[in-house]
Amino acid sequence: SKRKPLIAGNWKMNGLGSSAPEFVTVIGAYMGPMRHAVDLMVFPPATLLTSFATATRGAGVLVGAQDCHPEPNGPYTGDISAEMIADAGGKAVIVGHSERRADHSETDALIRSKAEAAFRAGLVAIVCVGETADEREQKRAAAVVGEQLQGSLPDAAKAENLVVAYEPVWAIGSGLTPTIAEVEEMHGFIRAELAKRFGAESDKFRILYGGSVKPANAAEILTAADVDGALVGGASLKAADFLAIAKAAQ
Ligand code: G2H
Repeated sequence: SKRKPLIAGNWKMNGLGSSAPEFVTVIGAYMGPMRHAVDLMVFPPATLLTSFATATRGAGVLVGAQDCHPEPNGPYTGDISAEMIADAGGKAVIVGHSERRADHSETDALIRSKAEAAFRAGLVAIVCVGETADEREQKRAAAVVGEQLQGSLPDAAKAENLVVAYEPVWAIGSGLTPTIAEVEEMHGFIRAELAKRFGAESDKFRILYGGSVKPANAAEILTAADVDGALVGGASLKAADFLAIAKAAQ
């Protein structure tokens, strides 16, 4: 691909303080020779952001958070801002993951404001989109993803500060994956939507696939047209599996 692949590990609500050193040692040792070929990001829970950012310094691995609040600070109990993520050493943030869209009723407008907050703080925003099983069955997958892109992506998006992650909801943590033809069809559709909105810049945006990516299926998915990397959940928790996926992206 003409775009540098990005492999992003979303730890979700997993990981304790003891997780960081081992993970970072395994990943860091490998990143030296691989960093020119593939970008690696890890999104631990917010409690581990600082320790991961410290441990990965100089290792060629970037660290980010799984969500942020749109405001820089204020009376928002339990939330963290993009500025706080940057202050803790984070370089990126995932916004609009389907688990947040579903469990926290996040709307496209809210997700867009979170991505704008990420830009304001100098972070890369990984904006997630994807249809449910019902929506796919009703042949509405492209319409749903198109609407999510329209509503969630800020006008100020640039290839260096925005990554799109396509995660079909039915493929998340389920072991099910779409066929390569289905992946290529949706990634091609997303690229075309980006072209309508962002013109020539659209060619530079990275579009990740997410949903049950593991070492066994990574190579096939990562060589599909318009797939510029992966957002990896479960398989990112084990450093060896995460590395195997990163190697498949080279
Ligand atoms: C999709 C993905 C990571 P998993 O949520 O964002 O998780 O790889 O476990 O399906």
